[in-house]
Amino acid sequence: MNLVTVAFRPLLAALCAALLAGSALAQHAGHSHAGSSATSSGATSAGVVEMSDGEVRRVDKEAGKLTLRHGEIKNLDMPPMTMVFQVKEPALLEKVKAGDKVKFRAEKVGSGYVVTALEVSAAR
Ligand SMILES: [Cu+2]
Repeated sequence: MNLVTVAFRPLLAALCAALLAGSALAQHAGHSHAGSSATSSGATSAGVVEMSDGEVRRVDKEAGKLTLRHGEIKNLDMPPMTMVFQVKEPALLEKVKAGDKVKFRAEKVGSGYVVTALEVSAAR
């Protein structure tokens, strides 16, 4: 019996050390995970508005309309096409001209689509 205890003592010590190291690692991992998840949730809750890509085909300031050849508009579930948008504010049309590549935000209002935000990503 005595012999067995002596033989197992180093093994137990090693096992104990491994457990301690393991729990220390787990604690560290848990801590860093909590930190990173807090950071990522902070980034997503910043409320980033999703913009769509487009190219200006025509600007009609009198009618307050904008013809865009646009890429996929995810928030409207719309495939790429060329179409006419109303603009929320006439001032948005002052920023662009035909040929400009733009990033824009469109919303469905009633039966039409309205550009609520617009910025030039590459002027012609
Ligand atoms: Cu469209």
